[in-house]
Amino acid sequence: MIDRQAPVFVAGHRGLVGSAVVRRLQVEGFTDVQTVGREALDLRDQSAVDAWFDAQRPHYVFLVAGTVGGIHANSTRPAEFLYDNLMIHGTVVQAAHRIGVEKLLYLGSSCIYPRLADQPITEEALLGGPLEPTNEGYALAKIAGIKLCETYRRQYGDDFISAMPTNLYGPGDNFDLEGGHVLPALIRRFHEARKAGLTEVEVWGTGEARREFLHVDDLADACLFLMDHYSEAGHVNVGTGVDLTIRELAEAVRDLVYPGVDLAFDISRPDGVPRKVLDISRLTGLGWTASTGLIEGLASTYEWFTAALADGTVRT
Ligand code: GFB
Repeated sequence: MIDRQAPVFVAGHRGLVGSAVVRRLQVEGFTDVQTVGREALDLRDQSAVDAWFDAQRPHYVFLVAGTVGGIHANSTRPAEFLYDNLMIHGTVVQAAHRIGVEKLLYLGSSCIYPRLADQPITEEALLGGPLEPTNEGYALAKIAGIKLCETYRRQYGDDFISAMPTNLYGPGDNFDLEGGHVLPALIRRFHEARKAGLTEVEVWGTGEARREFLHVDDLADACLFLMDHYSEAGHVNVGTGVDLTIRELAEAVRDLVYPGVDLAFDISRPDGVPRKVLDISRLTGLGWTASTGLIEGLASTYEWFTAALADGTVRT
């Protein structure tokens, strides 16, 4: 187990994942959780990151910062997704190595795997084929992050580990209709359609693509579990092992937010990867499983969204 009294740096604490990790650490009784906003520290800047690590001396690091977005943001801003993430991963891993951080967890993404990987996707599928073009830049940066952790472990003996989550959702998500991911976008679109009394709601793509969704509080729990119990070179998939079609997801959001309204599929929008469901046997073998079902997680996320809309804190 990692020391609950030692300083822990959560890089990216304002994001969906980082805010969930901070909540989890607080519940777990960590007494010294370090965070810094991007206005005070540009994580792409090695000398600034080095200076910050020299001053703060964290013992543990959760590297969950990055430029993120849904299929549209990824495919229209590939240079930003590649550059920002490559730099952030490089600066933080190097700074953590330089000051002798005891353990670092790096968070990747299931888009690292080949577009047509066998399903469910095992960790060994990495680099076995071409990537999905809509998120190639992001995926390449994420693969580089895994390799940074592996090589720093091999060359220097650093205890740096990697977790690969499936598609995430939950409180604190980005509900931007163009830039965000499917689940928050659908929640917002159905919500606005109900308020406007629309008779149909737009869903991108054919609806046939399949995705797996993990509640971000489960991910945060898995990250702490891995920090406490895992110290190996290989990355670990984090998911539920259960997927559904985008049509089924849209129907579930409709039933929750605006029952009975029609769905209108916009096939001019890309589907992206046809199917993406993770093989989670490595993680379940270690003793961890997710606890939030999708319907339950959707309901609590919708509740969070309406409360955040009311108090003006939702990211749209
Ligand atoms: O969530 P999403 O953007 O992520 O899209 P990806 C998932 C699927 O939902 C795609 C469809 O088939 C979309 O066409 N979809 C339907 C929508 N309606 C919507 C909508 O209103 N908004 C969005 N965004 N999608 C991302 C990657 O891929 O997943 C990232 O681009 C990252 O690199 C992330 O890995 C986890 O699963 O397609």
